[in-house]
Amino acid sequence: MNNVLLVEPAFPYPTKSKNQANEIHRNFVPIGLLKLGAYYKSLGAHVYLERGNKSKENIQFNPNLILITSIFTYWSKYVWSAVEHYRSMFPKAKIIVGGIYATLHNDMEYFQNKLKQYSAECYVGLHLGAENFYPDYSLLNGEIDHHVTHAMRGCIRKCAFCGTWKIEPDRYDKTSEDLIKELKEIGKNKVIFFDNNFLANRHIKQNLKVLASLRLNEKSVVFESQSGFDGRLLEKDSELAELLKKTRFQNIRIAWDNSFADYSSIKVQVDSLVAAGYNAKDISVFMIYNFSVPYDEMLKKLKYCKKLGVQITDCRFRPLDSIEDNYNSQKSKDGQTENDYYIHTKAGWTDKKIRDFRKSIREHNIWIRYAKDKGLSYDKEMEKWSRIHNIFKFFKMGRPPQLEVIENSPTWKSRLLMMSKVKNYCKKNNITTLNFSTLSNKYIDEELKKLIKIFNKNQMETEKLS
Ligand code: B12
Ligand code: SF4
Repeated sequence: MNNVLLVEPAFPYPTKSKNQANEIHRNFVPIGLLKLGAYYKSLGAHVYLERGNKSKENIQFNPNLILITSIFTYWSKYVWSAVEHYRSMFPKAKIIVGGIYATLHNDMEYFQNKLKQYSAECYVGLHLGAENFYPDYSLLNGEIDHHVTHAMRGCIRKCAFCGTWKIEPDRYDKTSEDLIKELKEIGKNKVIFFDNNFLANRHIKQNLKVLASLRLNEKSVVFESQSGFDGRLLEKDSELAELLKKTRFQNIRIAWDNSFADYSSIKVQVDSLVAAGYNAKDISVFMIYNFSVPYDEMLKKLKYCKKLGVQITDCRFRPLDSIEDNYNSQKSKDGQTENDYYIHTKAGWTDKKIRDFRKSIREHNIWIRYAKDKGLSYDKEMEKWSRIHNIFKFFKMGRPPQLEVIENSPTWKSRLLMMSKVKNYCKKNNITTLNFSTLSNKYIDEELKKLIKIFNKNQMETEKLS
């Protein structure tokens, strides 16, 4: 019988920092591995999942098969570090590397050499056996409050910067029957789709209509798509926007990848979402930059988003053949070069322009969130407010007190410091279940102190083991 070890390399998922424009990474789960786990269990294997390079004492059994996943190509070093680590720990086990990076780079010489070096194999593309299974969430430590799935594989387009056509060359569209069966069996009230192009599903309208009335655990279900919606499809058929709203899709994102000339289409898309009941300020636009649209034109696009009152999702281009990305947001003063990360000089992008554009996006988003409705303009002080707001949101504590109240209160200052510590730890460890909405301040302080003590202890133990 097989002992299967599933490995998610120690990917550097960022905890939210003041320089990040969005929070979407909190939703990450190694979905491919969870389905592979379910598949191997169905074959009678013992299956364990590890995140990062764990020591031998941490691993409770001797695997004869080690499955290592991969995602962004520029996170390749974490994959090879995992391969090296587990190869030296288990010299006799069969090691297979699969997932997105493996699929995109497997035919490159350096990749084949590395496989040889570690006596590992590569699996290309989707695993059709695993695709027949739902993710086995019991493999994760701790409860994940949402379900991650794909309603569709492949895409109807072939955009220049995108690798989807290579990763998922075949189209597969789930029907409403498939989805309802799956969601009922999983039984979670939040569902996140990892589809490339959610609206391009052949059964999209029927699916949305059926999902709209789905109730689980006597509650309605909320949905989200991690990738942006294909606005051209929204534009063609405004009923889609209405259906998304009825189906309780949250955190709506659309994509504006091409030139400024598309602005009237973007307006139609935003208008249809607003007419369907979404607030413009809750809509975000993925705008790929450091790519073919030059800086000045990107600024025009940003200005137009200002006019529409929508947010922007930070989306710096990294080529599909890149194997690392050492962009460091803290290095604004000294700057970085093309040796550190990819700069699309062909369209005139420079390190400075990239940093300036990111800064403009951040200030724009803060302005949309906190100032626009009050008729104020952006002010640096709002960054503090934005940080506090996000902390409160994380603990489900509603609106924070006025900034002046916090700044004049040592108690609030120390509470916020503790809250920030706990939030960062939780984000790193995918804990999203804290809810302080009904607690008194005194009780909150006690809880925070207790949690910090536990987290510090955990951290020390992990450091000792690794
Ligand atoms: C959802 C998604 C996101 C989400 C979350 C991703 C995540 N998991 O954290 C968000 C929105 C955050 C995101 C962000 C970005 N993304 Co993205 N994203 C995707 C998308 C659509 C799916 C990724 C995913 O997680 N799939 C789930 C996978 C891993 O699981 P699965 O498919 O079920 O796994 C199956 C197989 O892969 C296989 N398998 C997997 N592992 C293993 C292991 C073994 C051993 C075996 C046998 C099989 C196997 O079996 C499984 C079952 O069939 C892909 C496109 C795509 N089609 O893949 C782009 C994609 C990965 N993203 C991409 C990009 C460019 C980005 C951004 C850089 C965009 C930007 N400029 O801001 C950012 C990156 C931010 C950052 N931190 O660096 C690129 C990657 C390019 C690159 N150079 O690597 C992709 C490929 C899309 C594209 N444009 O080509 N993304
Ligand atoms: S629409 Fe999106 S998923 Fe499809 S090819 Fe273009 S960027 Fe890739």
